[in-house]
Amino acid sequence: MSDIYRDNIYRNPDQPTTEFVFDRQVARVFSDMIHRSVPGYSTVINMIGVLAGEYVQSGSVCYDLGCSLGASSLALAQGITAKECRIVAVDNSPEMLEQAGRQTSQLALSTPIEWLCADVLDVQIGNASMVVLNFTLQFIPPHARLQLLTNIRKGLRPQGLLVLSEKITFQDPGQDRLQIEMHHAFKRANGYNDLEISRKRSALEKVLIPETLETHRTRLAEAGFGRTDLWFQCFNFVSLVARP
Ligand code: GEK
Repeated sequence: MSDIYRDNIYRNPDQPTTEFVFDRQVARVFSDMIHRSVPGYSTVINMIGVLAGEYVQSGSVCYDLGCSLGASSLALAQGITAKECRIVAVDNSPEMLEQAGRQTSQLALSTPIEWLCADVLDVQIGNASMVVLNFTLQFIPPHARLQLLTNIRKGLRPQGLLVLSEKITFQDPGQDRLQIEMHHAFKRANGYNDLEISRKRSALEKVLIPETLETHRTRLAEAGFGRTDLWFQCFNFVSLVARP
């Protein structure tokens, strides 16, 4: 990886730590940042492709909500075998979408991706067979999360699938501490130093609000999802599949 795409945003101790935003600086290094920060990220992306092959239905729409650079959208596009589908990839960061569009414009995809700059809370979901919220719900204000999941549930076809990946917390303080420690060990093993880890944590404090697995399960049920299954966990990062 060339140095200009390496995430060094929190490396300089002389710079003030400001609240985390998905701006141009983050968009430029985002792929490196998420691979080195989220344990299991590549596995989750690859499995979204596998699930797309299994669950996406002909003539339906797939939504990638909070698409960033479009890694999940690309996995969907490459995994879908059903005919006449389209993918709607949504993000409210114009810088992310600009970069995503640049990186994917030359690819010949059998399922087209439509890039939409919008708040996921304003998107009308309809005729969907698969919706992906890959590490996005954690950035939505908690009071709006039920409304978003209800909107997704209403727009899903009866056999549809929601993939929800999140950073989580644990009710038991000892377990929470241990999982955070293991996550930080993962980040150190990937070249982040303790200062960077601590500055990033402060920057995200009011922006990324994790919840317990139980809170997610309860809210999904409240939104009308009949079953929810945990299919992936690595430390304090999980991915769930939920079905109407
Ligand atoms: C991936 N899913 O690579 N409306 C639209 N987009 C939003 C909103 C909102 N209200 N809030 C945050 N975002 C991706 C990774 S990153 C996860 C998702 C992370 C967007 C935000 O701009 C960012 O691009 C994305 O959600 C979260 O599979 O950085 O840990």
